[in-house]
Amino acid sequence: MTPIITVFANSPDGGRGLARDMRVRWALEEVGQLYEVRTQTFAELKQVDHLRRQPFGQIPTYEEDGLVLFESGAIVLHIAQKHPGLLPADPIARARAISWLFAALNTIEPPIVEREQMPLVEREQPWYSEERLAFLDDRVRIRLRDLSARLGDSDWLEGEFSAGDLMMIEVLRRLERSPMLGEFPELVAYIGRGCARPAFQRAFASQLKLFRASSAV
Ligand code: GTB
Repeated sequence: MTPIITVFANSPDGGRGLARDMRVRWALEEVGQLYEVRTQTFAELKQVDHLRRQPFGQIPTYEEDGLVLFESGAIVLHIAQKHPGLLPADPIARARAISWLFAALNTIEPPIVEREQMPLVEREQPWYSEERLAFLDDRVRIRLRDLSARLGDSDWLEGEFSAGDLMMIEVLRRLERSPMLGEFPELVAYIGRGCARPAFQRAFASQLKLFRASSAV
């Protein structure tokens, strides 16, 4: 069966490819696996059909031969384990690459999302302040500093490009409009290398095509 993924019917990211289906699309493109998309409106995400696939009413999900997966990290890991191309064959190198996938999701993404969300959802709260924003900026900055130091002048985090790099670059892309990223030229170049990959380009073009079609309606 051709895998089916769920994506936003009309992504709020304006076609910038920042929603979490992008990482799944990119992984599928890297391994050369065709896929279909099932679009979901915000209302449909919260209905029983979709809640059976994703208990929290979110995208992305992944369906294939009776298997239904949610959580973008679990989906990317599944794709990387099922197909060659995103994880090294050597067990030690493979485990290291998987560590980076978890680091992207558990160590780098949370402070980025918390900082991104603050002006969107906390603006009316009494604790909203420039000081609090600066504090959250610094939490992100510390992670970027350490990640940049580890990456150094290497192309990828651990030898060859892997699912760990894919996830890390997807997480870092959320900062694409933040001036903070410019403080770390190695990370800017790292993101650029990821986005230059043909598989990334195909995934990005697919989501943009869908966004344009849905916005034209
Ligand atoms: N931990 C889950 C995973 O990794 O799969 C998180 C999934 C998730 O947050 N999905 C979001 C969602 O479905 C879309 S990606 N939200 C709907 C809801 O919760 O009701 C997050 C996202 C949304 C919008 C932008 N944007 O506009 O730029 C970027 C990222």
